[in-house]
Amino acid sequence: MKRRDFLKVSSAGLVTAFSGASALLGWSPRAHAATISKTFYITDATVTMITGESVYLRGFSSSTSTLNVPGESMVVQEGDTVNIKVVNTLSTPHSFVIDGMVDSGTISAGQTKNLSFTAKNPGSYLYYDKLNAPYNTMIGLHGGFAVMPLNKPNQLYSGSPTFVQQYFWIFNDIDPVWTAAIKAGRTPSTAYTPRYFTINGLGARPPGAPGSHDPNVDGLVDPRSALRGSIGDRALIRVFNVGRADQSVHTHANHMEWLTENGVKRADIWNKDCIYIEGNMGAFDAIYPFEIPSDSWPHVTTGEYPMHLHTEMSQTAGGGYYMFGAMTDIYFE
Ligand SMILES: [Cu+2]
Repeated sequence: MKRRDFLKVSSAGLVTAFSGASALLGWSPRAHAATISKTFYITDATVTMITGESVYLRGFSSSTSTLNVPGESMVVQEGDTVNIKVVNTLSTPHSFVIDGMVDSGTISAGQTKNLSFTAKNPGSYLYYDKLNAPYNTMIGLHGGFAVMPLNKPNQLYSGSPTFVQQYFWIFNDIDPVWTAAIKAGRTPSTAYTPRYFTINGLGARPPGAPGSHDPNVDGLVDPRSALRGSIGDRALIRVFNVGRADQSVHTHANHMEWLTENGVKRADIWNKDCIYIEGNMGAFDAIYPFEIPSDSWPHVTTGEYPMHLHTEMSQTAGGGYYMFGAMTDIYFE
């Protein structure tokens, strides 16, 4: 059995099949525009959560035999030609949209569409399925897309504070009753009751829990989420919330430099330890500065600190399982 097949059927409780791609978002600045090509396969799977509950999800996946929730993040440069092939392996219609850049329209069951567009307006985006809104996005059909400004290899937008590494944090919450209804082709009719809370598709596995420290299932150490750096390794975080619930994102050890809110550049950059993010496609960009934690004594340069959300339910799974929700760790190395 290939590893990716194992990931898809594993009962270890994963929400997503982490594709084993780069930890940090790979980014090499170029003097000239390039052509970037990527294929996404719209797939589905029933995954077993930490509680043992089965949950149906769909995703923009990197192969026909995986389920990637979220889809693999992409980083391109302003002016690049982006060619995206979307293969819909399911029996339901879907779409692929990046606001302001591309809209596939309906991709019918079994259909393949080739999309081509020019990357513009540097910043952070989601690619997502806009059909049957908001259900198709919520059930997993979303991923991160970044446009780097031309000739500014370390800025979010021209003139922004600089960074040396970048991450996406995509938060979601999942109501298995709703995802089952969507699977059955119905519009959910029950009160939304989120049971699972994820960052980049994963909940946390606290020490001693099954899967703890396994980057494929533990959001605390997933290299897509966990911030790692030494003093000065300023990290840009591109944050989205595709779930229903509003959240407050709290980083420990350092405040964040808050650069944008819902795609709009902030007039003043505030240093904040907590940043509010709306449900249903809320977004912000911030830089985590990797400075000596101001309250530490002696002034340590290494250590491990949490990032967590401030609603109590978001830190749980299945209505219990405290500390199995949406959180990650920040490693000063
Ligand atoms: Cu806190």
